[in-house]
Amino acid sequence: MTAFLYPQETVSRRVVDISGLWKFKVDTDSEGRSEGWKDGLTNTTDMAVPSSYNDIYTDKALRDHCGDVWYQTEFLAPKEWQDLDVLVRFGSATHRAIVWVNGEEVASHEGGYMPFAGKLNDVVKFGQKNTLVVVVNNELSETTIPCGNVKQYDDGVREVKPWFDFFNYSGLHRPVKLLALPKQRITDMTVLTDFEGSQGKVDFTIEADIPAGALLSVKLYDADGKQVSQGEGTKGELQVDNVNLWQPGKGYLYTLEATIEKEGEILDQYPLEVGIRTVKVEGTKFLINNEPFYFKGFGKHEDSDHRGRGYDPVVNLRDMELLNWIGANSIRTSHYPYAEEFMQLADRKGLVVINETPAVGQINLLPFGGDMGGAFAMLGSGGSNQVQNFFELDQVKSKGMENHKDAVRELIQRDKNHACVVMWSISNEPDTTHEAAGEYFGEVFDYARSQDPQNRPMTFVNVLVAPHGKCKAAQHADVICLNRYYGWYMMGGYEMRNAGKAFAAELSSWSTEGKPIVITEYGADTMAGVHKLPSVQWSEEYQIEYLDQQHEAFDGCEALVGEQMWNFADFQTWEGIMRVDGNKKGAFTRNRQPKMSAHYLKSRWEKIADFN
Ligand code: BDP
Repeated sequence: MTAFLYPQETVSRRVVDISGLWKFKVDTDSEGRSEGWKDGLTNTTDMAVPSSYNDIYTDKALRDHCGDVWYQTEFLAPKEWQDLDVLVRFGSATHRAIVWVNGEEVASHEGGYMPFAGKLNDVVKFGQKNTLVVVVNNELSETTIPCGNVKQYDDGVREVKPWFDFFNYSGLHRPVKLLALPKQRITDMTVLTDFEGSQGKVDFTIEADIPAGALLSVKLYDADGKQVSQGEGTKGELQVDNVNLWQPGKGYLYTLEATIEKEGEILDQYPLEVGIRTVKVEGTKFLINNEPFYFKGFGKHEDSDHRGRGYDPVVNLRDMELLNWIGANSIRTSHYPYAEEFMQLADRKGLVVINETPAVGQINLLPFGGDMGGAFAMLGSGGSNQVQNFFELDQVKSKGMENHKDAVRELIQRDKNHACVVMWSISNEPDTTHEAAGEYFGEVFDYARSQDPQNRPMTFVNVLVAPHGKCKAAQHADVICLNRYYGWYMMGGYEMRNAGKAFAAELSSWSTEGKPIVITEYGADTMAGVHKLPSVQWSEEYQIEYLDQQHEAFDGCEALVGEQMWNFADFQTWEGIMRVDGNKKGAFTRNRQPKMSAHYLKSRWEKIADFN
């Protein structure tokens, strides 16, 4: 089952985090499903939850394992929970999982970055220890989101080939929690916010199972805990005098508390943080609270040493601190939804977020066996005309589209109330060079628009082989988001001196669309500590000269409303001749220390106002 309300303890709700060291076993011979491993694992090792399982042990076969891995833990279900609904909730399992408790299946989920839950009442032993077993699988295909394939070698070993430039980290990446909730309860809350002058407005819709004779009421509190408004029923509008708006850099949050009460007794209560703000696109402007906003920041990854993609509040806080230090006001959750806890921090810090689905790798690499090197060569030699377009594949139009819509729907359901989310990105760098892509994206954009109660702008991120005039999907987007590497993948080295002009020419062509443009990626691989005069590619000097060229192009483009450098920090990728222990385009190292470019960006961004 889906479980989008974030677990919070209230007077009526209990939450127990059962993350920690769990038992773990790699299913090397793919026998676990037929051999009954769901009933309990033998010969296990330890695994940290949450974390990726890939980078903890020294065994390459584990790091690069393709297929199933199994986890097990024990938990106690307190007797006091007998009259409640008891659930187990996973923040995510990458890319799919099945969960059993005491040998009975309680949950399964496809898609590696969304929460899901299972109800345990029928299988759990109250007052006793219970066994929880999970199988997590990391295989990818052209119809999964994200895309990839599995390659089988002559020696029988299989390998996942991701069709994207980051390591295919897998495992239980986010906290696992037991929830004890009232059987009749609040199941969803949706807010829409607006303001006029100093008067704020919060529209609320609450889904709840309300017992006969009980009453649902809401109270809105300001950040100091003072009640500022109240209402009744499942739908309504709250007025807020002297509103404190949620703003970039100033994440002012109210709390909307919903309560189900009967004869003075609270049956259920759930508090939701609410930032009051508006977002809209007008002409070539991106308006937050009716003022033209300029995005400064990065595309990021959930990625750090040892943890892989595992949630870590230390890393998240450090990242927030560095973003603030450098003068960034925004990020894109490239290339998948981030942990809920990250989104909450972004709300609180006032960090503006372009929220991306896990749709990445929507380009046909089947003829290349998933070899990214082959794909780069293809792109370099005049684009993707030589192979069937990804969106012409029958299985992509059917199963792929269905999975993509599921990913869009779940992301919007999970994150719809976050003030920090100002735009949805429904795909990164799909191959949009063919008519089929136009039809495909027409349908997915329509679907996405039907899902967002706040009606936020919708975009996707355009790849360099689909420039203006060639891209068939940009017509559907509210904002043009471009990933461009003038001076790196093209016009690199000595020729980089002309990169700015070439970029500017492309920008002026996109400007004719009359839509705002955000550069969602531009960057140059840079080895921290490599210095060279005159500069060469990979040196810190080159990265800065490269940035100068890009910024020259940006500053001359009226329709351009933002720059997000690739990447915030160095990150791990697949191994290969293109990457030196990962992608090195970070302004910060993987350890979150600055390269020279970080100081350079800081001095630029401190001079550019959030609104202009
Ligand atoms: C873009 C991708 C991003 C890569 C980046 C790069 O969107 O995931 O890491 O290029 O090559 O194509 O550094």
